[in-house]
Amino acid sequence: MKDAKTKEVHKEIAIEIKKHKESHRMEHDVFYQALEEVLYSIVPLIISDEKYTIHSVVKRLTVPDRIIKFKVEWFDDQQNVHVNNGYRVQFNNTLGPYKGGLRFHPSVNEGILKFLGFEQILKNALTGLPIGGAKGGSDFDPKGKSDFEVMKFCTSFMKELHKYIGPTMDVPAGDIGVGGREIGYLFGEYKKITSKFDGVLTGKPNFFGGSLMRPQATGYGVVYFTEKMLEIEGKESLEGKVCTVSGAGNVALYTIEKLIELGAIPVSCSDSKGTIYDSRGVDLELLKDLKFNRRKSLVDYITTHPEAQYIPVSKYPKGGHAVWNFECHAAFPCATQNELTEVDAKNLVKNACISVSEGANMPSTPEAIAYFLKSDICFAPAKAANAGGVAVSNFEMSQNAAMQKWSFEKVDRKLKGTMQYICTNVSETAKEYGVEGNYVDGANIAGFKRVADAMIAEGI
Ligand code: NDP
Ligand code: 2IT
Repeated sequence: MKDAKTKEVHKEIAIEIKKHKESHRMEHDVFYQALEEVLYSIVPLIISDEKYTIHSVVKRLTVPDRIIKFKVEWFDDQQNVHVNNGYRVQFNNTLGPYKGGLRFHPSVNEGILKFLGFEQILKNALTGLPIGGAKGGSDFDPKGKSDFEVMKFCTSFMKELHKYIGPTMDVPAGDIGVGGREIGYLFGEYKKITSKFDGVLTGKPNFFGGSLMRPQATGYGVVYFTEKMLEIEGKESLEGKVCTVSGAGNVALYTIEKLIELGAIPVSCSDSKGTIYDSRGVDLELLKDLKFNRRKSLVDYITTHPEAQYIPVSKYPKGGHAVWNFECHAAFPCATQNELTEVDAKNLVKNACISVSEGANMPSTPEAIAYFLKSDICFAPAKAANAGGVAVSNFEMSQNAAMQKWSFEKVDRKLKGTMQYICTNVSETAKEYGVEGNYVDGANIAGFKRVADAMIAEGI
């Protein structure tokens, strides 16, 4: 039973969400989804201390500081002119400079970037590091473009973006469609325009200021978090266990790499066209060559391994995804938002899965999360489980500011320590606020509290 105070706070939150919905368009649905999850789960925190209501932190933290939108004009290899939208959502810099990735994907719009920017504030707060929250990107599609076209686009994008970023102001990084190649071109252009060798982007290639291990950081971090969560919850470790992974990009492939290193058996991966299932364990070297070097579709995997299964999207179960329909001990959604539905959640539970860790941002739908929380599954939400990428981005900022280079071992040790710290903090926060074992509420409360307390301290 909800008490009167809880009901009252629920009512106030519903009014706030309604106001947001009335003032925006359909494309903002994913932002409302992120907002609803967080705001309802922080109710125990809001009612624990009236300062949160007095200082209107919910209202203040759910509106971005600013949204920058700009035009990006570029030439393709045939000298045709193209125009794309560029964005940077600078959401909140209470804890440190705005920090978060850039996404290049045709689906990118303001709503998606607001959802990602909002999640990023809390994720970055959970790391305990001095970084605020932001996200940006473009509806540019890097797929099928030549290196030269990607370079042309990146330089045009930076011609506008450079006005709004800086090592203590806003430090972008990669996300979907933006990896070392794109960050390299973006950094090169920033340097030409400003004549400054600043630590203004993270995920740079190592030979000009990139941190060792940044490419691996998100995927390795997800696995470190999962190991710690299974230990806390008294479950069997990943060693020797079958795991399913979705996606076939940066996060997915380094999740697979760390799973293999720990003696687990990752048997799947997926891209936007289909899913690979290889019961002996996926061939990581082939996947890296296909995806990182040749930028090919996963269907090519079966040319080398005809004994593996390729399931095209058209053959997916109704309302679900093939990748979540296999028996596994642990699942790792690492592709994109809302890629794991209620149908998928039911299939995972039915197939004896004991833990789900989100490598992608908001990959599980609200219905899937609700199903996991009422089943016995250990569920690691994105903002806690995938914070390893941004944590190592912060380490890159430190190295750049100090003009130093850390070893792979040092970064890896600090990453592991950070993921274990986040996991323990999330678990203890859940316990403290009466929702033991619920890592969704634990992460939302712990992250929100850190930013809200700082916002109150800095005043308006
Ligand atoms: P990549 O661009 O390297 O890879 C993305 C992968 O997801 C590709 O396999 C892609 O397939 C697939 N994918 C993208 N969109 C869709 C879609 N609509 N349906 C099905 N599959 C899709 O991106 P990352 O690995 O960097 O990012 C993956 C997720 O992890 C994202 O949610 C991102 O926000 C999150 N993340 C990334 C971090 C990082 O450091 N890079 C840090 C924390 C979170 P295809 O190639 O066919 O499009
Ligand atoms: O979602 C994320 O955390 C990222 N894309 C990485 C952000 C960063 O600044 O490294």
